[in-house]
Amino acid sequence: MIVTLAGGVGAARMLSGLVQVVPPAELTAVVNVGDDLVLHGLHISPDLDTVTYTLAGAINTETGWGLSGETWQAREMLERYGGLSWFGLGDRDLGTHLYRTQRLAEGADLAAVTAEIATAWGLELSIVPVTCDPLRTMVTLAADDAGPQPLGLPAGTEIGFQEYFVQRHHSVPVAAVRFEGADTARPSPGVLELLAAAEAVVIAPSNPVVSIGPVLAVPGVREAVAARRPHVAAVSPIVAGAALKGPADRMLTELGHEASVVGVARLYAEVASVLVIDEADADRADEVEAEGVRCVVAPTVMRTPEAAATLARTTLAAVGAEAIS
Ligand code: FO1
Repeated sequence: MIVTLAGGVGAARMLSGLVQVVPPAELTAVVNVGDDLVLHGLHISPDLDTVTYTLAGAINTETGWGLSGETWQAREMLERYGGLSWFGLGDRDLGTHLYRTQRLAEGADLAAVTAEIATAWGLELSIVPVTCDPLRTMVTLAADDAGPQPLGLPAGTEIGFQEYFVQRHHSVPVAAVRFEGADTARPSPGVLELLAAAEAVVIAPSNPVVSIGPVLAVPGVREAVAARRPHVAAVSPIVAGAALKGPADRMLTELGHEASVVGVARLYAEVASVLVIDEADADRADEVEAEGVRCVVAPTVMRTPEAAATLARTTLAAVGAEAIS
């Protein structure tokens, strides 16, 4: 079994490479749920859905989230009523949230519902929320936030991840990140056992702080990954000092880390023995290795399915795991 620790878009692309080179039944994605939120009474799990929709070939490729062929009539109605519409829920996507919410209300856990949704999309890999318990990424503002009015907030205010990421377009500096519920969250059934038995663990090129951070914060998970360190490879989400998508670079700097492959190596040195970095950062390979992490230089920007498959093969080979094609 190959286990991938996953956030949203970057992880979904990495997984789309892995499914080409590993039998999907031999692949498990352990996914961040710190971005989850309840809106309109609906349980929304953005990273679980991004991974599911991407692997199903149903993702909106322009945004990297939500479904292709989406319509927005429900959102237009919310706007008409002056309801909450800053978090865009398309009409098709709403069906997923309705189903998930209903099944949770019936007593199913998030892992079971996620598996049902993945099966309904015809997926053979296992997609598992890192925990079925509530886990919420909270962000403390480092500066006064003027807008969107009337939502101006003073520095020091703590807000939910999506209020930072979507409502404020991740444009506000961040002073701290906290994972609410992490102390008491239990890993989803089987996660620790899978990590213990995995042939390799791949840390996808997701934001180390707010995507992989919540996964490792679930009690037992960091220890379980660290115990397999020789078999753990991470792929840097930072290329030439910048995040390919999202605020990872700014966030790393704001939180006192270095927004570079060296900063990523420092963050993962305890849990990963290998860091795959992009060719654009080849000149920093020695500094990565000085952090105690073996450095593999490869093209990491997954512009095509072939590029994603090649990166998957390279990453697995780096920790001695075999790809089948
Ligand atoms: N991202 C946005 O930038 N704007 C949105 O309105 C938005 C809605 C949305 C709805 C469902 C979903 O699964 C994801 C959605 N995202 C949206 C993406 C999401 O906020 C982020 O991709 C992740 O949470 C970060 O990994």
